[in-house]
Amino acid sequence: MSSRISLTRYLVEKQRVDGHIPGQLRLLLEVVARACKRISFEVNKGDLGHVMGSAGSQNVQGEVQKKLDIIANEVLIEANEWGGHLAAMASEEMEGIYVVPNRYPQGEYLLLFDPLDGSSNIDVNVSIGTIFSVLKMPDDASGVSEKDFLQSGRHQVAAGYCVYGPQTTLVLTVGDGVHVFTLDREQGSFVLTQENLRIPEDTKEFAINMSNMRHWDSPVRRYIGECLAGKEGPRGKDFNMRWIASMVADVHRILMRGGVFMYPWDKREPNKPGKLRLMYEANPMSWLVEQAGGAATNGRQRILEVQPTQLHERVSVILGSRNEVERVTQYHLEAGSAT
Ligand code: P6P
Repeated sequence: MSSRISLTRYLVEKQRVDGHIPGQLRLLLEVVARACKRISFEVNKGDLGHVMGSAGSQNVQGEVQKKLDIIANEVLIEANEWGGHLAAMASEEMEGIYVVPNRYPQGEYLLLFDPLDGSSNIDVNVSIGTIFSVLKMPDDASGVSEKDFLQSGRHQVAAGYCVYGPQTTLVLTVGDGVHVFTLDREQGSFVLTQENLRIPEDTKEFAINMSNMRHWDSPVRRYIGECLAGKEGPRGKDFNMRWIASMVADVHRILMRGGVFMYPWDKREPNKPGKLRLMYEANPMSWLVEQAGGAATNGRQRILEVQPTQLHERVSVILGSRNEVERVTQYHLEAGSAT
């Protein structure tokens, strides 16, 4: 079997041959990948590792923290703070930003992450994952602060996730397509297994938490109602539903075979635009989806064009197969609904 290309070699060639990524960004991505490998080992221990269950604390989102949420957050902080490539980090698990301590060299990148997305699935052995996004410090910045993170998603220089499932798989973009690296546990390194993923423009599969149907806005009810009507309905074809309740796993399926994922605004919390976080869930996933030929909107505009005003702000998410996302977005525009 031909020897596969390692993540390290892929990144070195992106840096040296294509000149597509600077050395410091290559370093950052290698460190994040090593941190994900470490998290994977912790996750895979399950009950054998005494890391299951609740940590008995809440995060800034008011969600109960799992022990592995905290472990994953600490692994990412400790792996990245000394390398000299970062100015600061932001995490779903921390209220404020984490500025690289003075004892370490400061870099020009900002790393944002959800260290362990889908953690409600940890105790039932369902796939979970780490989501990350990389921004550059603004050129005119003097010292790093939270406002330096408040850049729209189109300014990302790298984005990806690592899904801890039957395989541990790192999915990455630096702006030239989406590529897949699978953890080879014998070598202990990520190797390139798929290049240039493409999401089919059409699909017969939708992902949404159906139990919230009575709370949705009319355009979402219209779209899902048409899917449920199947071939007898206006769409003239039957649809299938999948909902893993782990964004990383649901988005991974869509990158692999198409589909549409929706976590829309609903009237339970009318002042919140949605459940999912813009900076370290929706933005990285939206860039990956667009880089694979899909689309991602909040019902009204490209998610990558949403201008953040707060680090942990939320957003309504509709992403996946382009023709389906455009249909849902059109229904929103026809209804004139704000999301
Ligand atoms: P619900 C996980 O908690 C998460 O943030 C996403 O990974 C996932 O898509 C969503 O929430 C699941 O939400 O309401 O179905 O539990």
